[in-house]
Amino acid sequence: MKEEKLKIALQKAGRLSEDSIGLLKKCGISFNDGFGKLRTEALNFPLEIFFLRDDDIPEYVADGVADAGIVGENIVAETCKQVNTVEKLGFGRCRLSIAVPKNFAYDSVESLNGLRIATTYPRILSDFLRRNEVKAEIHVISGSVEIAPSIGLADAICDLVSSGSTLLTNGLREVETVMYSEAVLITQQNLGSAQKEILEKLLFRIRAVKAASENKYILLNVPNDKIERVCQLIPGMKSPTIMPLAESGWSSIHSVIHKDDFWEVVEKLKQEGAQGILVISIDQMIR
Ligand code: PRT
Ligand code: ZN
Repeated sequence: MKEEKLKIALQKAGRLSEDSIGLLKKCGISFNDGFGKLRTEALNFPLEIFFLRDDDIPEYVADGVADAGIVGENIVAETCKQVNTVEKLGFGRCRLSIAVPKNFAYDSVESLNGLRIATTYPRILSDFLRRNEVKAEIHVISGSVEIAPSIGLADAICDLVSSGSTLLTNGLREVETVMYSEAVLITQQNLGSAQKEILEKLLFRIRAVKAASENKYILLNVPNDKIERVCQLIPGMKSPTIMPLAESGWSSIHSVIHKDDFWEVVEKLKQEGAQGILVISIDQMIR
């Protein structure tokens, strides 16, 4: 009998490719991602991987040609296919924004009335304009949106922004954020029971990798009279581990800390007299 597999679509070559492949590899899944491959099978997990253009992924998943896919929320929203978004993946972060030439007198969203706005995201943009009761003309172009104002093709643009440097080098100023986006795992709506089971296993691993990337393992030494206070600062997953040091009156405390709280908490730990603070990356974290 043929082994049941989950078919997953990843971006073939682009901004999400490396992180998508990296995520599956961190999940312990081995496969050959050799250049130019369109399809491959994982060696140690029931996964069949397709490499596609990102714009095509929602349709392949909606049609059931693939069971799952990794794609930007911007593409999911623009293509408007019937798929389930099951997990945010924490990479490919960007925002879809409206930008105008930097000397354009912009007050509020009403300033967009009557403008020609160039974009590759007509559906998301028209929803935004409708919600804000703005009447503007949408010019759909397929690439290099940022040069549209300087060549007289449009008065404003609606495009993805991450660092903002593309806008800056093209003399544009970001004035409205239409949506925030990151890579997500999507699935088709009629998964078979074997595929559901494989998806659950994959999700379990993805969540462990994600949790690990968001947290750090921290070890430090504290005088015994500060243990209680320090444990309140780094409560960890269940509670910190406390071990006596060879030097009397001192203990070593081990715990887990969220990366965003890290510097603030470390300052407080130092104020409490903590010494020898070590911070270690975590590979997987299962709560
Ligand atoms: O060939 P294929 O169709 O698969 O790829 P693509 O060229 O359509 O997409 P790609 O690889 O450029 O982007 C894939 C996904 O990455 C997007 O759909 C987003 O979800 C996400 N992403 C994250 C971005 C950016 N950040 C981003 N900065 N996609 C595009 N950009 C572009 C933006 O369009 C602009 O040209 O980068 C420029 C702006 O970047 P900054 O850093 O100068 O602001
Ligand atoms: Zn694309």
